[in-house]
Amino acid sequence: MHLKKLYALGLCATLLFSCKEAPAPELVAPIPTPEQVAWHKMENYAFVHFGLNTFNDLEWGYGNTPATTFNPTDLDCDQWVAVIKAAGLKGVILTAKHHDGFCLWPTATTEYSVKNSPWKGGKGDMVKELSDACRRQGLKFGIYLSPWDRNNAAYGTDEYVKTFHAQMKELLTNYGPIFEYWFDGANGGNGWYGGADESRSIDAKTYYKYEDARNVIKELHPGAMIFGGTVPDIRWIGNESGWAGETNWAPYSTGKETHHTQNQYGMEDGDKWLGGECDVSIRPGWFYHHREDHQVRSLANLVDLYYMSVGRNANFLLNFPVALNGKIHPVDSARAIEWYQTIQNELKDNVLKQAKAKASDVRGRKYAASKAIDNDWDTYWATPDGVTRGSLTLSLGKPTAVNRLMIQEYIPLGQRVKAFDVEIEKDGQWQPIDTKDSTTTIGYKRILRFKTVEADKIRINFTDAKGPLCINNVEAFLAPPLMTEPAISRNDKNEITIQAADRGTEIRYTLDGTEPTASSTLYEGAFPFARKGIVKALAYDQQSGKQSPTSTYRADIPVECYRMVQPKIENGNRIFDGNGYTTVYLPQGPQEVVIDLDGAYTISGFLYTPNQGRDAGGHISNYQFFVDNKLVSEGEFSNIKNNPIQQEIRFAPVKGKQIKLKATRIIDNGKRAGIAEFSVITE
Ligand code: FUL
Repeated sequence: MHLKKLYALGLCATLLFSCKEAPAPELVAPIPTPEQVAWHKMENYAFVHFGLNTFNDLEWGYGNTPATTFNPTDLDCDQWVAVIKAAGLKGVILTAKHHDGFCLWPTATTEYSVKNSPWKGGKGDMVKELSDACRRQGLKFGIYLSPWDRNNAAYGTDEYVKTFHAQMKELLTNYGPIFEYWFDGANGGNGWYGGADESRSIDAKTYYKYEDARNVIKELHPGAMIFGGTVPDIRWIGNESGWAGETNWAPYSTGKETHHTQNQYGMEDGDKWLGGECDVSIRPGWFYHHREDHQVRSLANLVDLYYMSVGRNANFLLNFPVALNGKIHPVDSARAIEWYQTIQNELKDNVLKQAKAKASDVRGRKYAASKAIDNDWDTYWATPDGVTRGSLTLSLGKPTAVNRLMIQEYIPLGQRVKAFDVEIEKDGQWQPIDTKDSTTTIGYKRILRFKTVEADKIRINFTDAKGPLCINNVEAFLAPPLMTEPAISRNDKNEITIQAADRGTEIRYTLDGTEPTASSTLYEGAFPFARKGIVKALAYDQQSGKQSPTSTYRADIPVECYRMVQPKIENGNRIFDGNGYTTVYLPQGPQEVVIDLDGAYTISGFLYTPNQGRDAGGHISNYQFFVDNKLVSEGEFSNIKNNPIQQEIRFAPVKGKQIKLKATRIIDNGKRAGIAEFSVITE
């Protein structure tokens, strides 16, 4: 080669070498697969529990309820999908078979399926209806197939395992792409088992041959995430209440748990990537029960759960118990959509879009601080090798109010951050933000909520990490306050507690029956209120001047005025403690409570609340009410079984000192009446 040419080539190479970018940080094991990363990005998706249980008012069918009871009158999977999409959820997982063994598709493996139900004359296929609706409307589809089968006569033998795998194969081959496959953890125990009606146990680690199942699932649906079993891709978060720990590592070593709540937190030194999934039902039950129509989760609660799941490096799986007619109940759908719109609104305007980013240390141009706010998921700010601390300062250009901060790590290279804190600069002064939540891990996504502050700059100090920092996204928002009316209650110590939906808002209240305003008394904690009167409260946001609707609590005579004469039991005062979940069950004998009041009152009614706990019994369905041994009211608490809300009975005022509530009938012909709350209404 010509000498000049050689020289030029050499020069180019030298130039190229000197401009060479620093390599990407080395990964910190374990790292997620690309499919796991895609799953993290889904963030929110839905569950539907629907099946024989729905029609038999059950949560765990025994396996003996007749297939003929499955009969949705107006099944509409397009309605489910439309609701789920409008609630911003990206997919839906259907209980194709729950523990009762009833199959929602016409399987060849058992007669216990839709084909022996009156629905569509036995020609229906629920799995097909839903998967088709998902495809039509562009929603991902997933399958829940309970390993435990309380109907199958062969459960416990190898033959059942073959059936179980055959069912899986049918579901994997006939219904299009699957994004998640759910193996429930409930295993063995008593069941119908083809009439044997006995208890059977299996070794869940070996019995179901999950390794083989995984091979088949992955072969047919490489992107599908497997939940449960022995070889999962994601992990249960350890509760069915929808929240993850504030510290939440995706890494996890199965079998190396040091405490029973470990699932909520993951493991800093875990050897596998197993992101957490937070499953929760929008009602107390997973399946539909008419009696829970008044217990659909509140907007404030659902918003909270979003921040405690997606905001803590986990995915959120929200269940809809589809109703008997085959549709999502209107209250559930309205609430879920309102929830989504609220979250969207809270995280709408990222105030860091125009910010300037500066970092204490950068790895090279490709990993500049600006990469953390450039709206490109695949670019990130990174520190040089060996640098596991550092700060990122974001200048806002003008004083800006914020109360949410979102941080994301570039997880394809592993989860790293172990500790961080946040400060703001205002008028040249740096001050820490009180985030209330601990600031330890970040992972795929962390969202912090805090009281609105005005900032010129925001600084995130990463104080400990498992390797160089890799931060691919930071956003900040000013969420409008959630202005729902506060909840007011009085306990058995006569203390009034008022709770607002939003931590950042003030509560203002009155005790004289007048409408509260922004300048009424500020609520600063529980206060004594040992008298009859009216408490009215509202939530008020100083910043925006917005206020919630008013809530009113009518406190009648306080607990000291009551003395339970009959029955003589410990903790009898629980019926006055303002908590519908603490219930007094009357002992055997006459199902009545006799109470002496501390003086003669003019009584015009009473309030009775049955146990608000899930699947609670003992609700009084028919009653008699006496004042000084005179019957003043009798009747029924209509629909109390299906709708166990507070019952209010009014009658013509009578003056008296002793009262008696007698249960003349208890739901389900129960023998012991349960009273969660009771009080008289005085004039
Ligand atoms: C649990 C089951 O036993 C419940 O019935 C429900 O399906 C829930 C999602 O998982 O373990």
